Amino acid sequence: MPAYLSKQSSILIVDDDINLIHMLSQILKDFGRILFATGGEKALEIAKEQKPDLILLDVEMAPMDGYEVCRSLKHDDAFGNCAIIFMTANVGMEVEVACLDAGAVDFIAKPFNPPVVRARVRTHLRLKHNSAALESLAQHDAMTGLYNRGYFNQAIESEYRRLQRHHLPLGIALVDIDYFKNYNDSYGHIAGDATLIAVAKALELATKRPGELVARYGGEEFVVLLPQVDKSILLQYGLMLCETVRALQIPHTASRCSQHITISVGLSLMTPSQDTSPSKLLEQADRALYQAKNNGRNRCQFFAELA
Ligand code: GH3
Ligand code: MG
Repeated sequence: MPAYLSKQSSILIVDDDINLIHMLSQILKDFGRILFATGGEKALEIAKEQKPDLILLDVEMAPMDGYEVCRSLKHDDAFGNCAIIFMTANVGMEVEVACLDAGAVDFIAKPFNPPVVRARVRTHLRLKHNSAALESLAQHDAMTGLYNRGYFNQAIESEYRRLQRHHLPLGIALVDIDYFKNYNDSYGHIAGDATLIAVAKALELATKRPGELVARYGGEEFVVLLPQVDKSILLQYGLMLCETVRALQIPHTASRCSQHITISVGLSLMTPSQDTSPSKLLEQADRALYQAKNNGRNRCQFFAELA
């Protein structure tokens, strides 16, 4: 069975007629988990909590009709990017256009023809699954599986704005493998790739707090976003990353600072404001990293410590 028709999919049915919900649940039960709501407010609540893949939404409901529910769902990212199919007995071109304009992907006329309902739901679950897979590919680095630089750039922008609103600090760690060119020259590119993957995995496992995000920033460079940290937590984290990579004990006889693979880490921290920017935070981490390299590598350096 394809993944989009497994129990991983969830479908929310919204209609003020409980008999109709029951009938649709029977028709669609083998397509995934079925959720239901008999009104707009409840539908929004469930959509926010459960982020269903697909919503079958009745147009004619009171006090909140289907159009209003649809617009609320489409205007807030917190609902996830769910597909919406409208259902109505009031068929006609104008209603159909209004449904699609409100942000629905499709339209089903009542009374239902079960094979048609199943065919449309199957199609939209497949499209939803495919677009989610494409989105994930676009956000990740194929080799290490970490988030890529493009995704990181978006994440730091939105996290910066969020923390600015709450007057809370944002830290970052820029991580670079030491003497990695020498490693490739000595052990070959295939071993180099395997080592990059091992370091990426170790960084990811070492980064556990909610909201923290590890990305591959460039060739052998990684970056970690660390919301709501203070200087001592950030320093502890930097030291722990260095230790975690050392503990992998990947032999590197061509390194000039150790017998094993090591990293250098640049740390920077600021409370976001209008006077500064995410690129400033990155620039500071880069300068700290440069200092860590100059001071002998295999260490972390905090930006504020620089004279
Ligand atoms: P430093 O300690 O100053 O960071 O020295 P370095 O040799 O690590 O830095 P440099 O920037 O001179 O070289 C980085 C090397 O990383 C060169 C490049 O071939 C290698 N590299 C970048 N991306 C990949 C990759 O995807 N796979 C492999 N195997 N190597 C990569
Ligand atoms: Mg390097």
